[in-house]
Amino acid sequence: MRGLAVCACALSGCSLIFDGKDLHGTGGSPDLSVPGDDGGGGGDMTGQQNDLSGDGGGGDMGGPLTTVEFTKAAGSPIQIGLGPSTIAAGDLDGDGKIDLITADQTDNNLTYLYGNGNGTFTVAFDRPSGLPACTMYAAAIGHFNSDSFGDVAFVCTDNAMINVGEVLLGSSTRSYTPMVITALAVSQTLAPHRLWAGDLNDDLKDDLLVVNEAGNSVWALFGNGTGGFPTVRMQNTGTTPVWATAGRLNADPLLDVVVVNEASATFNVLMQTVSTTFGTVGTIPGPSNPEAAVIADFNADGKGDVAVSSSSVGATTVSIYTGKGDGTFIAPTSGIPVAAYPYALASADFNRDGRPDLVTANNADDNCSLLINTGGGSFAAAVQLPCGVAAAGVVAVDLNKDGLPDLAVMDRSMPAGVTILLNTSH
Ligand SMILES: [Ca+2]
Ligand SMILES: [Ca+2]
Ligand SMILES: [Ca+2]
Ligand SMILES: [Ca+2]
Repeated sequence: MRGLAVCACALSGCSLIFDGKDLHGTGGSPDLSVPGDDGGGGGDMTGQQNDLSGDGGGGDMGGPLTTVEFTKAAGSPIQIGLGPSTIAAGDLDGDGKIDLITADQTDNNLTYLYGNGNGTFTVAFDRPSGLPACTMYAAAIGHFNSDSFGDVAFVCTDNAMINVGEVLLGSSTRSYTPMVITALAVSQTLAPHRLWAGDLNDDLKDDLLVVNEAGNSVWALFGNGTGGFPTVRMQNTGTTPVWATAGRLNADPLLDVVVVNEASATFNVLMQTVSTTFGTVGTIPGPSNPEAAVIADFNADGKGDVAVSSSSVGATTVSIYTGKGDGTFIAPTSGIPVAAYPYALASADFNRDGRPDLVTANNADDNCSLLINTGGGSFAAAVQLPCGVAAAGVVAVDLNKDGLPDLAVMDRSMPAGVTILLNTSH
């Protein structure tokens, strides 16, 4: 802590209203099966929950599937705002159907995609009211107060490098109440690259991770359940951190954090030893040009492992670092080839065999690579899926409520879009 003040103040009279359309949520299941990782939150630090049981959200409605297959949903790609930086998933309006949000850096906008439950979406664009001119860097979906509606956190930075963080408290009417976070107005050069949302410290109140690429730091903001974040931890990282995610590297319920440092080709490991407190921070040599990471127990030994995507010339790979359960890892002897510039990474059990699989969104090859876990920490050769030009973000979550995780892939083509790939494995 550096004597930071965190303020969360409700702004009255500035709810965000979207244009019309289907404003009635049914107040059903408040949540998705995916607080947690990828970056998701968000996008893209939001994504898969890190589940050491390895069932990855694939449902328990049958045995393993032998043919892994994805089918593009009707209406895909769905047009979103320009220059999207992150994609995140969650049930914003509490209707039990997963929704998506993208942070659109060029448009300085948020695009809301409200799930219809079948892989199609009702789209709304919005620039949060009262926001000064700023650059929209990232957004994530979490539960920051106690109602059953998903909330949105985003970071937007103006030219004076004063960070504007904001939480938008959701409702069944798809309108939002802004809560301003001023915690990040600090003496650091700010270019917050990514947001992750989820419950870091097992108190059932969602928290945030903010990766500050320009400041070489990561911030953990612990939520109080009423939209505020009174406890803030800042940790210096390697050079050019571009991704953060959280999951269980050891057996305790406190999530640990992994930060990917692109320029220094390392990842930092922050073990949460006591609630809201990180112990000794490890620096693990990673692959060259690491881009993204997820935590999951790939070899089913009860200890969380880390998958890191990397994009170096001639060796575009995903590398699996086998966790020892204490914040240290067995490094792989080689990476698993994927396709060019795997900018984002997510994990879920796509074929319902109890093993967490992987998917990358490949920015240069305009596709996604599916890596199916064959057991013992090994993966079958990558299967390439068409998923949009200049793919730059991916979340794996069940969009049509059939128990199988689907894919939503954000791309940076012109115009930018989200491609929905429904999991039709059988
Ligand atoms: Ca919904
Ligand atoms: Ca929490
Ligand atoms: Ca493991
Ligand atoms: Ca599905």
